[in-house]
Parts: sequence; structure tokens; C-alpha cells
Amino acid sequence: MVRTAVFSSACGAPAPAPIVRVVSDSIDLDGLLTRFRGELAGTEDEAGLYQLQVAYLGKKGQVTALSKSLGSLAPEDRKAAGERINAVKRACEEEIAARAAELRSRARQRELARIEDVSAVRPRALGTFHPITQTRRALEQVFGELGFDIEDGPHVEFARFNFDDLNIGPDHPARDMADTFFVQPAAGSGRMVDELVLRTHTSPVQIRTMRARKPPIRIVALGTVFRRDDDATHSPMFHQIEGLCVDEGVSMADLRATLYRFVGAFFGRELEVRFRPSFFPFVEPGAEFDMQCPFCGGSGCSTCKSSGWIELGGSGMVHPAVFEACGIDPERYTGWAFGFGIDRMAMLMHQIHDLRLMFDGDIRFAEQFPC
Ligand code: FA5
Repeated sequence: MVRTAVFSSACGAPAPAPIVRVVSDSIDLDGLLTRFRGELAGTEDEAGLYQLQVAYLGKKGQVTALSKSLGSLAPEDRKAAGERINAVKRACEEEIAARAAELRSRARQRELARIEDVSAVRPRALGTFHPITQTRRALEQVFGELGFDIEDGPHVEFARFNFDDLNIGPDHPARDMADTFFVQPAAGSGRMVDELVLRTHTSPVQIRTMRARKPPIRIVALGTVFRRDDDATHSPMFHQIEGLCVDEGVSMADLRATLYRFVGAFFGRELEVRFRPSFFPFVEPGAEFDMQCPFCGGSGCSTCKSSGWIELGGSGMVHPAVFEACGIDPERYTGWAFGFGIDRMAMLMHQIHDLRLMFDGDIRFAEQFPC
């Protein structure tokens, strides 16, 4: 029997409009469910599903409204009505979830159909770091582990920091136009500027560091430098690493021990280090330093040209004139510095014989050095 009991307010006043007949028959609940299913079948995307969910199960949704109206039923009818409304609610929830899964699956099928042969998709080639970047990072890591801070400096540098404060006087050949790229101040700027150059080495970072910090200092600076050079082993743009240590009582023995520790950690085996007297205006005494060849261990091979040694770079004790230019007392402090080419180190490690290959930008070259 269809009882057309309409929900009414608890105080007995007539309800504003019939909501649905739920008591003891299922006509309107069935009708609601039928309507819901019709709308669900016509829903083709996630946004539509969401709207449907709100319309039926949301705070102001049709099913929720029925639940809220239970209080207006006769007490003996409430339990049965509540169970039936809950069953409808569960059915709506389950069917929405099933439809969502169906829509997702269909979307995936469409996507797979679009790609004709999944196995024919070629994996995208991953890039690698340039061998110079790889070498630079490895150097940073080793010196970081040895307790050095990493410092940086600008590529366009004051001639004073690049030359004068490093005890490189006005007549030094490095200051010649044939060796150095000079930077012109903007025409008509009317400003008095110090002479600017593209830094020819990383040694001006020594000056910047000692002007900014008081000893103890233990830093490395890695970066790009520029010189008017161009052949198979010299590039106009290349990379150097600079090391600087300043403190009381620092000696050349500390420098040798540090370089020894560095090559051992970098090449993963014990290698001797040796000095050969040399001249750099900013150190006294100055020395070139070599390491035992990491490929033959010193017995002689084609890489070390049968000498057993590989030349690495320049080094020495910081010149008192450099300390004075930076406001550091040379009576109290001593220090050492070293510098060498990162590109040459990368060439050595990868047995590359022409430096220009590094800068040609040929992807086939770069691909040979996966990291
Ligand atoms: C210097 O540049 C000094 N500033 C190094 C130094 C630092 C000495 C601290 C003492 C104390 P040199 O001009 O020799 O030194 O260059 C150092 C290294 O840079 C060389 O051994 C070489 O490996 C590399 N190099 C120099 N010129 C080029 C170039 N044109 N292309 C590639 N690498 C180069």
C-alpha cells in the first residue's frame, strides 16, 4: 500500500512542500535512485561526478535532505526509513566510485590507443654534466672534506686585484694586451673607474678573501678565467682552482702535506707530490708541483711521457707584499697558495688530448662522459 505520508515539521505545521514519500513503500526512493542513475550514466568526467555527488550526497543534497527530515516522521516509521535512506546513500556512493573508476580506465584506454605501439616509444635521452663540471664538483667535494671553504669572485675584475695587489707590477708581461682581455668602461659614462680586466687567473680571489676575512683562512676558489691563448692545450676561456691557507706558523711542509692528501683522495691511491722551484710574483718561495702519474704509479707510461710525473700547477708561500696589500701582518702570519687548471685535470682523467673538444659543444663528445 502506498502511504502518502508527507514529511511535515515536528510541530505539526504543514511542510512547505512534499519532499518525498519514504514511509513503508519505496516509490520515491526508487524514483530518486532512478533519477540519480540516469544522471550518473550521462556523466562523462570527474567534474560532472563531483557535481552529482554534491547534488545528492552533499550538505544540501537530496539524500542528505531526506536524512534530515527523518525527525518529522512518526517514531515507529523512523528506523525503517532511516535504514532505507542509508541504503540509498550507500548505493549512490558506491555507484559514483564505480563510475569514477570506469571513467579513469576509459581515459587510460584512449591514451594507450593514441600511442600506436607502446614498445616503440624511445626513452628520452638524459643529459649529463660536462666533464669540466664533473671534475669541478669532485674537486669541491675533496677540498670540502679536507676542511676548505669555497669562495667565489667575479669574472670581470679590478686590474688592481688581478695584478697589483698580487705583486704583479705594471711592467709584468702578463699585463700586456697580448695576454690579457681588458674591459673598456662604457663610452661617455663619465665615471672614473679602476681599470677592469677579465680575470686571468683565480688568484684575485685570494685578495678578495684576505681583504674581507681575518686569519685563520682556508679556502679554495674554482672558476672561469680568460687569457689571450688558443691552441690544442690552451683555450681563451678555461677554468682554475685556487687554494689559500693563512694562519700563524703555516709552512711549505703544510702545503706539501695538503697537496699529498688531495691527490690521494682525488685519485683514490697514494701518490707522491714533488716541488720544482719556480717564480710567481705573489709567492716566495714559489714552486711548480707535480704528482706521481696516477696511471702507471710512476713507472712511466704514455700519459706521463715516461717520466712518471704529471705537472699540476703553481704554488708557494704568500709573498709579504700581498699580505700588506690586504692589511694582514706579515710578521705575524704566514700562508701558502696553489693554483692549477681544472680543464687540464679533466683532460688527464679522461685522456682527452685536445682541449678545444671541451668547448666545441658537440653532443657526441659530451655523451661519452656519463656521470
Ligand atoms: C697561475 O695562473 C697562478 N695563478 C697559479 C698559482 C696560484 C701559483 C697560487 C702560485 C700560487 P699559471 O699561469 O701557471 O699559474 O696557470 C695555472 C694552470 O692553469 C696551468 O698549470 C695550466 O694547467 C692552466 N692554464 C694556463 N693557461 C691555460 C690555458 N690557456 N688554457 C687551459 N689551461 C691553462
